[in-house]
Amino acid sequence: MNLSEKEVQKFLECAVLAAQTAGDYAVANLDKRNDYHKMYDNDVKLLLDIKCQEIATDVILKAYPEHSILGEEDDAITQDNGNDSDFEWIIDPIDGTVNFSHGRDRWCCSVALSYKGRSIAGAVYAAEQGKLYTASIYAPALCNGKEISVSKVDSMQEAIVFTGADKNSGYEELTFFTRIAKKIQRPRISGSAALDVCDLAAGCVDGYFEATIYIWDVAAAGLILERAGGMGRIIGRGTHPKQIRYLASNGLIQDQLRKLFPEFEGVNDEI
Ligand code: LIP
Repeated sequence: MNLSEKEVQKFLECAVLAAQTAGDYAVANLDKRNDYHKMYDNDVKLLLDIKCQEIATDVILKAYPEHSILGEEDDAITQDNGNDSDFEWIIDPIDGTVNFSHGRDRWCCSVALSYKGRSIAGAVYAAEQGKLYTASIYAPALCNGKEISVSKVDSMQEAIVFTGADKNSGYEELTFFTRIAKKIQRPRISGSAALDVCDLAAGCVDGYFEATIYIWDVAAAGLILERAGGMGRIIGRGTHPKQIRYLASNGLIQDQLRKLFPEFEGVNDEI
């Protein structure tokens, strides 16, 4: 890759600033956690989602006005600045919005920079939990400045695996949940894909699978996981162009987990 270490470090600093500025704004406005833009029977889009995306976007475009932006809230507001750049910043302003709206602290602001389709720097900021995860193609995976690494669990029977379940996904996610649960020690659902994958990077969980998440959920966390020694793969794509089936692990149980999803044979793409 023809990008210098110094240049990538600047990108990472920008990702951190964008995630922290947006995340801190959400924390300063917790009293607005129920002000919604749209309510669905399985989800909610908050006015704070939109505001936090605007804040992160402003930070990025101030530093890199020629870069492209892809944000989760683009259906609600058009943040596309019209640029067609090899550099695309991928923002999930509040990952775990349902948690956030219910007063749970497991949510985060995720900002990644993708270059020619691959994540090269990423920051995941869990503002209420006081945790900042970072990595770049040159920098190690860190949580609050300390290096993190994946677990050494190599058997499914000893593994904890995060997953999710969306009744409207169109996929039998509860079937997947049952499949996973039967093979491992315990399944977990936490409601924030980005933080699930960061927990995986930090070694306190061993696997993760969701069939209907979006690229912005794991664009930063997937890179952090790789830099922590783990493995994350897109094993299928959805109806929405940015929807992905994502399987991640400490690397040691990736093949064993992969065998649970024969219907997704053929796709094995990196973030
Ligand atoms: C959420 C994920 C969560 C998943 C939900 C949703 P959002 O992201 O992080 O783990 O189960 O379907 O995608 O919508 O809060 O950014």
